[in-house]
Amino acid sequence: MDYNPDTFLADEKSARNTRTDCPLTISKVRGLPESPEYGDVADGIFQTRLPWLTMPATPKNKKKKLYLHTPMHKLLLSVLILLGVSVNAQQADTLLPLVPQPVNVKRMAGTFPLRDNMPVVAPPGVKSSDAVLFIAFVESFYGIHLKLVNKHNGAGAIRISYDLEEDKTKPADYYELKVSATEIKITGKGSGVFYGLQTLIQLIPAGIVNEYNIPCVSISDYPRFAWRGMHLDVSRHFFKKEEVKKYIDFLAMYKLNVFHWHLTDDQGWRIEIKSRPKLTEKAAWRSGTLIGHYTASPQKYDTTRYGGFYTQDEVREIIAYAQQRHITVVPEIELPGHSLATLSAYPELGCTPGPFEAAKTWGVFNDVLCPKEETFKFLEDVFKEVCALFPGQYIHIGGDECPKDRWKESALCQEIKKRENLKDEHELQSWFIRRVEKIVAANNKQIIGWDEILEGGLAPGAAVMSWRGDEGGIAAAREKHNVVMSPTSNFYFDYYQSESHEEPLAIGGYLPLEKVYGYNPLPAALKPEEQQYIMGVQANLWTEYIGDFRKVEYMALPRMAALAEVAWSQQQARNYERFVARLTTHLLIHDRMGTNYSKAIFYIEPQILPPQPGKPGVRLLLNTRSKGAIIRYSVTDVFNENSPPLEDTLNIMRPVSLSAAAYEGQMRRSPIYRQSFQMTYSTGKPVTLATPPDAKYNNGGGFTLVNGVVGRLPWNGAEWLGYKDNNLEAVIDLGKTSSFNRVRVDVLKDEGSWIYQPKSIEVLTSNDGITFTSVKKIGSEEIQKYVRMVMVNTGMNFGRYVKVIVETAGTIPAGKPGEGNPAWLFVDEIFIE
Ligand code: TNX
Repeated sequence: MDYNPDTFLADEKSARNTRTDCPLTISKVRGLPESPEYGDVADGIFQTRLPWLTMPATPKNKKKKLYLHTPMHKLLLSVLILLGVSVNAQQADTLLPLVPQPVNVKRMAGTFPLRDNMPVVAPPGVKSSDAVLFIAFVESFYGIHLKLVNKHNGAGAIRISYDLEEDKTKPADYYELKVSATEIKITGKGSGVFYGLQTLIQLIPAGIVNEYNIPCVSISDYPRFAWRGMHLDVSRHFFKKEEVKKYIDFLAMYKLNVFHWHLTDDQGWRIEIKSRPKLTEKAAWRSGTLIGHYTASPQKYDTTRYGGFYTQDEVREIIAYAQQRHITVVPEIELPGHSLATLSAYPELGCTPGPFEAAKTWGVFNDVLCPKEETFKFLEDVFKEVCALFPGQYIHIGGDECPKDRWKESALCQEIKKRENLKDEHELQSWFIRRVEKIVAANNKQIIGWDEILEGGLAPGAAVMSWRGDEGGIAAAREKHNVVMSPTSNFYFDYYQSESHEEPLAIGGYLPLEKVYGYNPLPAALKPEEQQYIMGVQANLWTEYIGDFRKVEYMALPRMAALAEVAWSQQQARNYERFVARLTTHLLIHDRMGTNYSKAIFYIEPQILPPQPGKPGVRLLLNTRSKGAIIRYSVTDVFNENSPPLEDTLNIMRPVSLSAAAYEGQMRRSPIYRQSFQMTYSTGKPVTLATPPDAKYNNGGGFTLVNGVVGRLPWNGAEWLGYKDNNLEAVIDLGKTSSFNRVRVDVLKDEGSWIYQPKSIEVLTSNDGITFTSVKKIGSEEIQKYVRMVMVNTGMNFGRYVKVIVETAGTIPAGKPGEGNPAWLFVDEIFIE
């Protein structure tokens, strides 16, 4: 069959017209340039193939060249090249598959042919390491063999020099890359040359080619922020040395320069400390692990002994590996909370006698380090070895999520409070962190900690990693402390990245690529002179639900590419649609490398919209970025490649269960999007909110409450409106005076994530929308009877306007996760029946 996407679509359009009996109407399919293809579903994760070529799954593709095997393929290739060239001429920077986008890019006519045995000319000595890594990458993934030389006269060479090293007029880590038809020149300062080589790698065609011709360009480039970090939690799940190196390779590709290695937590201690051997004999192991999600009831566990650790030699090896890639490794030793594993080996460091066991489940635990002298002696021993191993300036000391229960009950803690004149346990935590800072400073390092270290006063030289939003970062910058922005809302890569039902299990939350991309690290709330304290950004990969490295790749990529652009590229150069256009071509490198990245950007993107004026129900718009694919759908039990194509918006006017997917011919190119729609009096009706939801969880505003769709579990954010400082107060206009006898409000309960059921729900009615009469109010005792959907039986009532007030739980009580903080209220739907 002819593969030309345009003729393919045209054919389908005529085929569509044969179906006239469907109850729902249809939408146009949007496509973006150059998308990889999909294969079959495996473990809920889609496998990609290069278009028209099956690549070996092994990361090292030693094949010398990728030949196109049929005349049809060759014809297609020439069409593609022609297309590519003509588009390049108009939109040069967009279609160069560079991520992150460089500061200045000029595309010029012509190409440089990259061929076997070409010389890479680099100065001798340590610096040649950049060239060596470049040569190895090209050999591994492109099968092209390049030669490292110190001298070469004549054309056809890649020339590397470091002569901008002393140029004070250029920003830190600046580089220039010039590709002409006869040679490639890279020069830079600091890590610039290495970054220039990463850019060069991204310019080598990664897809279907039989010759590796690099487009002629002139690029000058440098990073926006100095801290461009990625974190990896190796405690909840352990990753082998080789896997950690592979992770570091991804950072290097994206010009990220900090690897935050989360080495200790409740579930396992992962670094050898010679003076404290029990840490690796005992604390590195747990006797089982939670199966499935934390919120499942009853919880299930396996009984497999699980663990592992890195010896100091392995740690040195990883540090050196990262250093060659211009990456600093920042180790994290968690304290005083998240320390159950430590206590399992050294119970004498707790406030109670124990015994303690490394945790088998996730969350926050009450047993924490006690501020005893022997605890500080322990920390002296640990940091002495840790500081000697890691060459970077910063040591991460955790500091987050430390419940104060044990400290409140401990006579010793109360004595210290009195002696040191500390007002509460937060000040005691702050006192603890100050002592740790002194220990770390004695080893010539500085501490960085999670934003809780602000509570009770910051230690003098401490830097802050702001994770619970931007607020911690803002406060610390105002106090002239260095800050790394790492908010859950944009940088928690353990959250879901699509709304597909086939997404593998994740902790919860919803963080699609666009949201990562949209972050601006410099909050408007900060004055320019305060903004200078923002060192940069970091994304975190917590691994409670990430048991193997394939899933690490899946969760981290391509979100890491979006992070890189936030960290590196100039704010004014950032544009999501252009980023995605570059990314779709860039991802061919990962196909070549065998990376298991998420294909979420090619999935069906649903948009539920209010109905057309005067019409009931809601409208559904489905899109895909999968070029050449059409969307088919069904509202019956049968869904397959013969289901009708979708041309326009669907008007959903009755309860349906809908299935849809992107198809190219017979081949499904996306997971199946399944969605049930419920229809009640409130569905699709205008909603007015007294106060908007919290900006972090304003997922479509009031309309989301009546879009006919209930949020799913584990919750992924997209469907839920979040309130924290205000109650939810919604007025739904039913359009005419209507009778109803119950209101159902769907609320989420996930106390581990600080999301609590409401204190009360009240229903009021009105005929003019101004004066409301209360018809029913229920309190928490009644609400607690329901797991999710709370029923308010109002009895027969009439009214055109229905007001529903859902009261947040207020301050989280002691002994509960998040105690002392405002509880979140999450509501996704209000049904009036
Ligand atoms: C909060 S972020 C944590 C981690 C969890 C993570 C899960 C932080 C400082 N603490 O212990 O793994 O949430 O998203």
